[in-house]
Amino acid sequence: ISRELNKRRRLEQYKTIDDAAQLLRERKNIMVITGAGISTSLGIPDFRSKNTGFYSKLLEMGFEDPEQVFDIHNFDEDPKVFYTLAGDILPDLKKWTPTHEFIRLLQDKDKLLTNYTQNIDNVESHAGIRRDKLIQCHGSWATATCRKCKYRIPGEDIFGDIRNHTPAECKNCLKEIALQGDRPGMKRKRSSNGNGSRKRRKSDESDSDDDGQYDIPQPGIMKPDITFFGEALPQDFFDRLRETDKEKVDLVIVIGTSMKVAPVSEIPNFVPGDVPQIYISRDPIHHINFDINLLGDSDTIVAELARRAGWDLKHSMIPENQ
Ligand code: CNA
Repeated sequence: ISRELNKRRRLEQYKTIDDAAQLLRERKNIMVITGAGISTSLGIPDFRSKNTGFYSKLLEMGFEDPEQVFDIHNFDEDPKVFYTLAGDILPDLKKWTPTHEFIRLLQDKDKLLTNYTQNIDNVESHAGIRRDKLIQCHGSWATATCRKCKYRIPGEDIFGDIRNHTPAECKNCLKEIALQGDRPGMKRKRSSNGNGSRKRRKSDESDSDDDGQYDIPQPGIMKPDITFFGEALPQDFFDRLRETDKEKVDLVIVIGTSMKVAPVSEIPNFVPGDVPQIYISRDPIHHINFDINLLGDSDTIVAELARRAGWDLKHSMIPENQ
């Protein structure tokens, strides 16, 4: 994306919430970029909010650089750290927020070009946002893959392990290991202390120990298919943005994200400079020039925007009198 960056300029004619409501009514290809802030009202903490954010909790627990928890090399080294902390951001699959409902309303009105979500909670899918309208830029919990044999399973199958803080071992690897043990002529491998307990080791390490004894082969660990630091974003993110959305988009709405993580943070500068852009979030950001900044709770703001646009946004979390 960086090579094609446009200089973002402010469009002076759009400033107020009423301008935003008018844009909603007029525009037909709305790109919505979302982040952890749209799910905090479900009790899923975001990363960077002071005191309540997941990052601040990690810092309290003594991690110097919280991004280390989502670093792929660290996961391979010691998956226990991730499995101990990830339970906090596991979603409740049956609920979604008024903000998700608002994005769904844009879809129902045939105005949603694409929702680029950085969220991994997969709540968008449960809110009814269609697969063809959704790019999960950082993957999601929906599936999990073995780090060793690439065996893939539904993500929910490891939720219990995540809640129990226990790294989930790959059932396919375990089956292979059992088969190897049963094969005639194969040496049954055993741990060096001989008591059958297994020793965690990286998958690319040799199986044999220096003392000539054999270590039990290790199954791979299941990793949710969320994009860790050090991993590439899904290719459909780049394809969709470059090949269709850049030409089609006529309004950008960014909701509940600090826009700190590239390349998603580069999208506002990538779309043509004459496309108006609206920012909805609790905290202001200063590294991107938006035309309209609507600061506060996103559920409240989208409900007010919908009201001013003359739309009927229904959700049990929207107060009756709003
Ligand atoms: P972030 O950096 O934590 O920023 C969140 C932003 O949302 C902050 O600017 C807050 O001010 C704002 N915010 C929080 N609550 C609200 C609210 N109720 N209304 C309006 N604004 C609010 O998170 P980003 O999404 O920018 O960072 C990208 C990371 C976060 C991605 O890689 C995600 O995978 C990751 N993440 C996702 C989830 C999830 O899927 N729900 C949870 C935690 C982290």
